[in-house]
Amino acid sequence: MKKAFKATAAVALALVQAVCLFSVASSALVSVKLGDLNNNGIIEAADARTALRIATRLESASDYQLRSGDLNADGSISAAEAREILRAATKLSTLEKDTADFYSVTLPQSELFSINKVSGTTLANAGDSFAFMLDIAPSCSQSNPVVKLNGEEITAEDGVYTVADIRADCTVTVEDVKLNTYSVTLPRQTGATFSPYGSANPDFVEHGKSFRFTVALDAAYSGSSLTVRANGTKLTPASGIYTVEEITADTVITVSGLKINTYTVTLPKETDENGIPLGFTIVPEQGCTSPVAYAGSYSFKVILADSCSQSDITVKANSVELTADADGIYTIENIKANQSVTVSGVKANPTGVMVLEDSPSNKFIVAAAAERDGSSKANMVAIYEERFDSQPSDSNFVLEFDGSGTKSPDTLKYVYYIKADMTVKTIKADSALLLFTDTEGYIAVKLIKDQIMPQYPDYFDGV
Ligand SMILES: [Ca+2]
Ligand SMILES: [Ca+2]
Repeated sequence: MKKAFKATAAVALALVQAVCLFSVASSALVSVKLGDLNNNGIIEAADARTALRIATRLESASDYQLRSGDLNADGSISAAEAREILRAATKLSTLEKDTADFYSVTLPQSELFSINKVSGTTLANAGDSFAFMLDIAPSCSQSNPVVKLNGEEITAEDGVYTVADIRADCTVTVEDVKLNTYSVTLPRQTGATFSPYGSANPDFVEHGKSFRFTVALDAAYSGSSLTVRANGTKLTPASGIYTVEEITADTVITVSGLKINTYTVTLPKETDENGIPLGFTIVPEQGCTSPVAYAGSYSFKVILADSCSQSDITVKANSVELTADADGIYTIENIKANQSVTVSGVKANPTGVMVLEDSPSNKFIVAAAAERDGSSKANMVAIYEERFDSQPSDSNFVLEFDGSGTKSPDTLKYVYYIKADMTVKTIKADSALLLFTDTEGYIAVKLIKDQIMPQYPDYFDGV
């Protein structure tokens, strides 16, 4: 690829002046040994062979080879000259002239650019011109090269630099050719911070170098699974470090997959395993759905069933107790983990009060005594419910103890279970535990001993 340089009429004029304006050197610095095309000091068959290949255009000649093989100085190597060199190599004859002298044009060498000859030769006769183009490597395309002849800047016309009217050795130099630098643009996106790794500078990455960077996820985005690309090519991090290899262009890093964390809110079941309602329902506030975004909140009401309306409930989220606001709304704030809501303390409202009475005229004692021969009202205690709604209750018991005078779970002999319609069921207390067929009786006796009697510790013994 040729690189064009700005050229104007003024430049063209400058070119004419930018020649080797030196006095003719008293002696040329380069003396070419004629016939010695490979410049090893000896004329040999190999030199003749090369000359012939150049003469027959099988090979192109370097400036030195051309000068060395052109015995008659007419500007080209002929087959006749190749033969003459062979004769000299085989000592059949000697060359007319041993050497020829030229002015040298010394050219710079670099991997970053090349000098391509347009016309002339770097081994010049007095008054010759040498023209060349400068090709900058793609890796240096951003450079603004300065071409100098013996330290003085020269300019090109249509991309061609000309060293005219050569009358002394001269040197071409090229300055300010350097590797391109590129920028790496890191994403700026909510949820992640991209940082150059170590001392990497994203604004100046030299051609062919790599660039490394890291990504730190914000806490709210910590669950994201990122896909990171450099100019569309997916990058895979190694030990958390992303590397863009061998950068040869400005590079844009993109990221996808950034997602704010979400957490589930699990509400308690409103029925037991048999489908029986547990006495409450949870009603989420408008707009409250699970999952909840990081640091979000979730509000709900707990509606108690009418039958449980007097319950003193405890509401927790992950064992942290929540307090309802004035409107009865519970809110889990600043959610950063999955939440499990529990409601405890829901129980059926009491339907009445339990009363203990041991008067022999109590109607339950009377009914119980009538039920069993040999019973004694004096050893009986009635515990029965007086309902708030004044309706007869099914929760009526008469306890009959032995005649020892002590009333304790151990001296309990019979439990009479009396329903609202005053029907009596007699349960033998001391054998109840053995009567597995009499489940209802077993439960009734256990209830009396374990739960009802202990409510009257001043009255009963051993509770
Ligand atoms: Ca030789
Ligand atoms: Ca010739």
